[in-house]
Amino acid sequence: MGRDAREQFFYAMLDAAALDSAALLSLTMALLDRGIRWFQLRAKGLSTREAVELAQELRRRIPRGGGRHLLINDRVDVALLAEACGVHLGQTDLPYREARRLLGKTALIGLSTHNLTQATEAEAAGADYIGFGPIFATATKRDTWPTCGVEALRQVVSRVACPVVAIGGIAPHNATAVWETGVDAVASIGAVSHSATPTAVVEQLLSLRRRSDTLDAAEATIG
Ligand code: TZP
Ligand code: MG
Repeated sequence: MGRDAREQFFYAMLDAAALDSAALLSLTMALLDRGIRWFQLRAKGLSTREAVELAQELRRRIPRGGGRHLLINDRVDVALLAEACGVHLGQTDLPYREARRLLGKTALIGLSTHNLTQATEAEAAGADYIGFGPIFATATKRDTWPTCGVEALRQVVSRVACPVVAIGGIAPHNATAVWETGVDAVASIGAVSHSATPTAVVEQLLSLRRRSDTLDAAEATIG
């Protein structure tokens, strides 16, 4: 994930607990049309067989190339079978080095982190990017760590060189403060998946980023 391409600023979470398969696939197509290029399948409630089938369906819709990436949450086996680009792993999932052994050098591995220590450790381990959160309270993930807040996010962004994706309770009403930390991308499940107009929510999130850039530039000019 680079720090310059506009399309990379939204990291799409495809959560099978929030959407049925048909809705999840149709959201994917709409986001692809919009130019979104980072997708993560989160299939916690599905059986292994269902997860593999859904991952393969997604993979057909998100072919490699053109900067598109499909990652699989938790499951290295599902990622391998679907020929996904990589995995996203939490603090109690397979350790980074073991996942790397299974997936090889070119796979992408993102790591979830919840405080500065975990973030610097994840970077040192070799993570291609880190997820950081929950930034705000979330109803989506019940077993999560305490909320981190935007100040902790700002600290992480200033201390790690790898890309940082903010997650947890992020929606248009609070996204400006998130963008102002300089974070590379935001991810959102509830605000997007539970909306009747999910791509409009993504547009809003991205336009708030552009707005926060404009305000920064104006502030720098005014001094
Ligand atoms: N990791 C930290 S919070 C979270 C995950 C997967 C859930 C994010 O969902 P929402 O609905 O955007 O708060
Ligand atoms: Mg996990």
